[in-house]
Amino acid sequence: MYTQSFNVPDAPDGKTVPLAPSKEDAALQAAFDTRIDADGRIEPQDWMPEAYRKTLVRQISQHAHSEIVGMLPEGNWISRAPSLKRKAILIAKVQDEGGHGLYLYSAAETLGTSRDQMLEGLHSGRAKYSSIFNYPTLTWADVGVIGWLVDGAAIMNQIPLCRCSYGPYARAMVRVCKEESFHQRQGYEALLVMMTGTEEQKAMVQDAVDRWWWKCLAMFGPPDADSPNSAQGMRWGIKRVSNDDLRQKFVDATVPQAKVLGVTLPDPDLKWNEERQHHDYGRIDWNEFWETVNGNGPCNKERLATRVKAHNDGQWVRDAALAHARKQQSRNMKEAA
Ligand code: FAQ
Repeated sequence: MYTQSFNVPDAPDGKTVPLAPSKEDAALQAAFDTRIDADGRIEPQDWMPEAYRKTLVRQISQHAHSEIVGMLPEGNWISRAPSLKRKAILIAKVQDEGGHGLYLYSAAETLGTSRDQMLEGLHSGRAKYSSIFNYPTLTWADVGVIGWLVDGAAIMNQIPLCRCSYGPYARAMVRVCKEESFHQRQGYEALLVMMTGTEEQKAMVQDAVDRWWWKCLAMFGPPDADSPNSAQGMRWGIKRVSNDDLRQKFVDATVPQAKVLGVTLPDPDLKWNEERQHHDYGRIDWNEFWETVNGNGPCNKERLATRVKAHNDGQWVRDAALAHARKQQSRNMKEAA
């Protein structure tokens, strides 16, 4: 079963074993509910329902996988960045994404799931990661658009996670959001520069916006009515804002930015609705989204194969680090004896 199963015993037929709640469990559950209702934080040493733990491991590990796989589409352009300045910025950004993955794996580990277990879920194709990273980066403008729109969507989703009820996740998100904000600005700035360039450069930016816009809207997840995890996630204070509300906030924030940049968002139905005080927008292709989430997007196989190869190629580094740590430990013990 997928990563959320790690902390709950499975019956031989693969179904979850329902445990009868004891009196003590009922008291613990009541204390947990009271803390959640009071908007308090849950910490690793606190009692928590297994379903809460499983949901967090699922979401945080998926999020970590997204950051790590998310290094690949942009990493693809490090060797082809148009100047030394852009190369240095891109290297720093891609490295930041790797760091985000590490904070998030560490946060998920506090819930009792090992990094090896999470990576096994990713490498075997059972765990999910964000749909957005299964599309190709065809031109340099894609790197700017990823910063502007993909990081922009990621920040919109992640700011509310800074108030998530699980302490280690919330604290990791504070730092992640600060860095994502820089990522978004560097992408937008790179595009502003391209838009002052030649007609070909302007067309390249517009083409990248046309290819990424709808995929970014889908990043927020299925519509609320089709989102099986939302109601419980919000009840537990893990999710604070629904998929559709975040998507709407993203559209409203992005329309004026597109105007300043001088690009057209590829949606004929996009217009301001005076009554709702929001922008209306067209229909997202959910079939394409689910095809991509289920492994059939344009780059799914390539992304996974690259990750598995990188992990296998890094085995000697992990072995050397462990051997060094063991040596240090035995030296320290000898000195202490
Ligand atoms: N892709 O019931 P819901 C980034 C799945 S980080 C793939 O609504 P939930 C930084 C969902 O998991 C981007 N799968 O689920 C960066 C669930 O399947 P499951 C990642 C998706 O959890 C920038 C099923 O659909 N950010 O970009 C997607 O309540 C540039 C039903 O959905 C996070 O992970 C999707 N887009 O809400 C890095 C943020 N959407 O698990 C490099 C944390 C939904 O039941 C370069 N995560 N699914 O098998 C979240 O906020 C939530 O998990 C949602 C989904 C909102 C993603």
